Amino acid sequence: MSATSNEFFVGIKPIEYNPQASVDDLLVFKQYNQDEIILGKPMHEWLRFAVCYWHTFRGIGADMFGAPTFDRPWDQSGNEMQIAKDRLRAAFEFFTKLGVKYFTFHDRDIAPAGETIEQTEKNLDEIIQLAKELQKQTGIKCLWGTANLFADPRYMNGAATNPDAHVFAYAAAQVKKAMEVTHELGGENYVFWGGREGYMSLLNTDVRKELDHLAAFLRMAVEHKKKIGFTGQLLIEPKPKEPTKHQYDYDAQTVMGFLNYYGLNKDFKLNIEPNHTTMAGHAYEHDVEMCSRYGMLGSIDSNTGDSSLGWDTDQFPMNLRDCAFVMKTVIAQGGLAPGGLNFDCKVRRESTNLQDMFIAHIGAMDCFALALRKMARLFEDKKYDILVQQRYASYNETDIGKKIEAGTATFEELHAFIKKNGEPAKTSGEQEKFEVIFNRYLD
Ligand code: XLS
Ligand code: NI
Ligand code: NI
Repeated sequence: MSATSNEFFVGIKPIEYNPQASVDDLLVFKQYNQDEIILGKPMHEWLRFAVCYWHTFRGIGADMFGAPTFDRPWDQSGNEMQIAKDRLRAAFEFFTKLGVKYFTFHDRDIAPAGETIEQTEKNLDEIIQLAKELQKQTGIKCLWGTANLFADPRYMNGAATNPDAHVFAYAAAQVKKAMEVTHELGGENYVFWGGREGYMSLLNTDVRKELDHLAAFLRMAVEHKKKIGFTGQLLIEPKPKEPTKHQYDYDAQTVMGFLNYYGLNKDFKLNIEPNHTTMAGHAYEHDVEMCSRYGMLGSIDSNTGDSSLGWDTDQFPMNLRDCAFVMKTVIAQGGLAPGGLNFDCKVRRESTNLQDMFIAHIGAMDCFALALRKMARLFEDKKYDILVQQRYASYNETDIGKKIEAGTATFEELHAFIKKNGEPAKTSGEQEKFEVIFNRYLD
């Protein structure tokens, strides 16, 4: 903090749009022009960016082998609650200067835990009051809140899937409060990420019991949501592993199957993090597309991994091709609201300048804005959709195809059809043609 003001990011002015800026002018948007209308809506409505509190304001640059490398000006006062308040002020200065309209948080990022649940909740309430004031002053909104059910040792064997009902109850008490404070901040969604809802060994685990318990837990959350009048969307964030060997919310299709089985599919949507999708062995865009096609894509933790590493590196998405794939799906479903693009990303441990926090977010926002522009062209042209539709034309244009889609065809009928019509034609899948055309839209 400078001696004369309450400013933490001294010397950094609000980031502006300037498409003419030179390549080395990094504190400027070259693509993200928040009010520019694209396909009938301002860019900020298509993109709904959020800064995440945990990485960006609680990240300290430590890894499994090394000590913290970051030296943040808001972490200096020595008193835990004072630090939490300074940090919150720094965060709102950051959101405002960057020009994002949303933030996301865990209960434990924003306020320190106390010795007892009463003290923990008191700390949280005090910080939430300050957050409310800062929201009022700045107009910044809360995209979603969540509870940290993975860091405290009490959750080492899981939270809602813990073999001990006492731990299950603790997790419920924590989520109850986290939902209430998210509601108080006007949160538009509430996220469940089950970092320890999984197993380390099948030998000591009753998987069916644990999944039944997880469903019971989520049902209670739905009930509590109604009880407190919270109208935000509940979201589940899939991840295949890490920290557990196997996480039950493995990927989008697994989560949708689980929700359907337990009758929870009307109450939840998914928050997809592409770095988790790639850890599950899928293409970057796979889960985003999978759940969107079932009307279940609620929000995106827009980050990326590193293909040569394979764990959750939570990097800023800087790859135009990846962002374009995501925006292609987001445009096709008409937007993400009330969800958004949350930067669940951290600057590298070696990126120790305060400026790096801005550069990282600006770069990712510009990448998504450029992807939006490119994919808006692809969407408007319709050529791509027509090419895909043509591959399935037999289902619209032939009697047999129409009957299959209507669910009225039988095996006998199809058998008779083949006897009469013989071998189908060998039709090219034309993958390379689709790839070339996609690349031309990225030009
Ligand atoms: C971890 C998750 C986590 C959730 C919120 O891998 O991405 O950060 O988004 O608990
Ligand atoms: Ni995430
Ligand atoms: Ni993650």
